[in-house]
Amino acid sequence: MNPNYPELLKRFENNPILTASMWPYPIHTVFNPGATLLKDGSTLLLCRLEDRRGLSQLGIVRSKNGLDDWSIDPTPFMTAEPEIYPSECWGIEDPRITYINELNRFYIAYVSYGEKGPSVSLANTKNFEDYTKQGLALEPNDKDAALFPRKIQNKWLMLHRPIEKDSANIWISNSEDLIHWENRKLVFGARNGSWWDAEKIGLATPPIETKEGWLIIYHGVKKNASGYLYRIGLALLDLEYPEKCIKRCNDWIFAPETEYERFGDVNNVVFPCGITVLADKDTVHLYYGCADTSIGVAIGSIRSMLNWLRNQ
Ligand code: BMA
Repeated sequence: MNPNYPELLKRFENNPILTASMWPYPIHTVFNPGATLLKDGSTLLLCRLEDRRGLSQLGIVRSKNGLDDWSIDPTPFMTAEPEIYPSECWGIEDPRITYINELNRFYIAYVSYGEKGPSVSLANTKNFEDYTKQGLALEPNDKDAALFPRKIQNKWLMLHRPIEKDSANIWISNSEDLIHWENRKLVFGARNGSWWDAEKIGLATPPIETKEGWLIIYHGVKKNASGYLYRIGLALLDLEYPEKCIKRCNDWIFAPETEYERFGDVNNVVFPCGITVLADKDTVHLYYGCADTSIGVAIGSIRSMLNWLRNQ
């Protein structure tokens, strides 16, 4: 860490918290988990599990404090079902979980990977005992999606990242029934040239509601001579018109630094898909994939992130 920059997200001392060797059945890697708090205050992660075919499915782990003593479910929670959903024929990946109070259900936006490319699919569950898949929500090529936790202007909203004409930017779509998504609008885009987020960007975790706006954690990718670098930045969207980006960071706030983030199946990647906000309504646990190989957690504060963003 460079002491001249504030440490907005502090790595947990026992990172990586989850690795493939801990699993009760054979998996190759575990990464990019969605996260949520359950009613009893415990943490549930929905992890991407890649096997030796190269295909991914999703499995649950739980912990009382969201940091250690993880219990790993003996079988995967959600698997690809290509016979019913051909868009899942190469697996399901990178889930983002949003609890929707009005419906008393958790909604999972995940990447379904099929012959036409990656697309966004939705599933919902009451208690993570079983689930209902809703199928394709957004056609390929689209990913990095999450729902907002409530209706805004009477519509459900989803942030997502289509790739078109080689550009990869963050968009928002709305829906009346959580099935049909329309009225797509650009929220903010990848920058140009040598910026840290010039190659492509995508939503990292579901939006967090604050008094100042929706706090957005996103990943930005830079391409250089040794490949791609995945880093993390912040933005703020208007509370009532979230298609309006009211603030965006210049500097990234979190980047591959430790050995487990620098080296793995894909070097130099930190890729968060899940965040939990603790009972003090300020402390957050950010769960991220490390080099597409293991899972780490970093601890931060919403207030500090907003203060920092204000001064950018
Ligand atoms: C992105 C996604 C992530 C992955 C990252 C780095 O495009 O596919 O699942 O972690 O690349 O490889």
